[in-house]
Amino acid sequence: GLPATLITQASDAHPKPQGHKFTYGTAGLRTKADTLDSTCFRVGLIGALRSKKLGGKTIGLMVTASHNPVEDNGVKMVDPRGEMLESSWEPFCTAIANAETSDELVASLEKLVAHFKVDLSAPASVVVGYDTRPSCQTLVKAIIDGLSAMGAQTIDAGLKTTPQLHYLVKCLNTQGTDEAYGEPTEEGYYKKLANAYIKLVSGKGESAPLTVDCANGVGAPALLNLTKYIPAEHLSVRALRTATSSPNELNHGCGADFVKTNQCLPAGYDKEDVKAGERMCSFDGDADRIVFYYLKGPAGAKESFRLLDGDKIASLAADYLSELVKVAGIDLELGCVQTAYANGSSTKYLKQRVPVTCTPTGVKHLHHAAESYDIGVYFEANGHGTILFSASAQRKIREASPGSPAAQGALEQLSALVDLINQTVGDALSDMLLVEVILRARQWGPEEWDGAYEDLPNKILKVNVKDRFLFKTEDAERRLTSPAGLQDKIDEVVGKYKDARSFVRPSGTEDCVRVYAECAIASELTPLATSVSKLVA
Ligand code: NG1
Ligand code: ZN
Repeated sequence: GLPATLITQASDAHPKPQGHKFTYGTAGLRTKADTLDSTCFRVGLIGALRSKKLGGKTIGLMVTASHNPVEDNGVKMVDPRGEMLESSWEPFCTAIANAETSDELVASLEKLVAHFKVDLSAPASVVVGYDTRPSCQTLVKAIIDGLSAMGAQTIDAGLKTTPQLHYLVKCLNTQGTDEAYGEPTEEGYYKKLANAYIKLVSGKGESAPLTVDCANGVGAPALLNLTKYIPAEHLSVRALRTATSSPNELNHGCGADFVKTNQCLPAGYDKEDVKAGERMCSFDGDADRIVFYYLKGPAGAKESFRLLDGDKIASLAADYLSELVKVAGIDLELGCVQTAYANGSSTKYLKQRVPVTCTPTGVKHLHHAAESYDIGVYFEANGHGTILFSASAQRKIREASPGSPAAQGALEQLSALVDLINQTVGDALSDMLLVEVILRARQWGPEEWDGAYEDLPNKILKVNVKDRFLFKTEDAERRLTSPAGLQDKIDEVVGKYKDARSFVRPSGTEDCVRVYAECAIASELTPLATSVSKLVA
């Protein structure tokens, strides 16, 4: 059975805040950092059990609250192939996190063990990573206490971006097999990306510097490290917002979420000497999201801010990869996966070119849907996404015999792209390099990229409600089934505006309901969004 005495003793040192309710949501368990000690300890216990269930395969635990403020923190579990925790475990995680006493905790763990038939005599191995938040230190200690109580082998990976942790997990589990993903070290990660990138851009000329907003988070040291492996002629970056030793600056007025939500430059960029036409991008706090942007218009005159978000990255990548596949002369189906937050213009653009599917919010859904294509391009509008190459696609790319020098070139590029793209999860560093590769190959600046389609004016509002769990959705979250009658009212409002779309769903990471609205005429956007919000509040 479970080492109940050890667990109880250790648990008494990590008491649960009375009455506090935790939920394993879209991004694992996430809330105010000062309430998370017991939860992290318990996630350590669960992590060990998850690994035992999988016969001792290494699983990952990442401590981060991504784009959220520095006072928040969270922990998410990573499965052996580098993917999010299998969703059937989520309700058990929630129940275990909410057990009020040590005895209830042991009972809830026993339920999990019985339900999933976990062999407690199996070994357990868990790798732990964390971002730059000051609260990470004690939370990681709590996790390690949980792992020790279960006798799990623990690898403390230290400061990592979320995608680096996913990479490590996959490498550790594939080492020495046919599917070996890479060297299971941070250095191995940089080398894999850098080598693929250098192959892809060699001989394509130099390019103007890229300004990168690192959100004052872990992306800053990671970017600095990455650039050590890439000669400056191939990648020249100007790294801004790199103040990781000033915790309050994390995601503060900067970062991918700030830029996407406010549709403007990071705060203070007016003093950073940015020029019209210059490529810029922002990471989020754990460097798994990226958005690009630039200023359009004559320098000095009134320039307009133009966002190149996850949808634009997906379109750029889908077009480029489709072309490569065609030139390579291989038969592979490329498809795109989006969520309801994708701009209507991007969906229209993509649907004219490739199959497109829509899933609920949260990368686990997108990732899963993307696996049904040979090449699955998935991006959330907020810049979280990646591209998956199925095993058979990778084999075809490796084994094809090219019919022409052009086909051979395309195959070589595809095979380098397989290595460049972090196929475990969205990765700001990897996605940044991918965009650089495509722009270089096309000899494009941001304006040419931006030319694919024009975004419909759009916004997302947060509405505070008494109980967000009363809001239930269907059709990939595009429609409400509850509260009764509300969807009809929304439809009625939306019907009054040109090319409008609006939907309402409960957030999986914050205590609020989100209202999305888009429509053809910019001046109608605020009236549309506020009318729908009023129906919800
Ligand atoms: P919620 O809070 O469920 O809307 C947010 C993002 C998701 C996803 C998760 C995880 C939006 C509208 N929602 O989810 O896309 O990234 O956080 O980080 O951007
Ligand atoms: Zn993130």
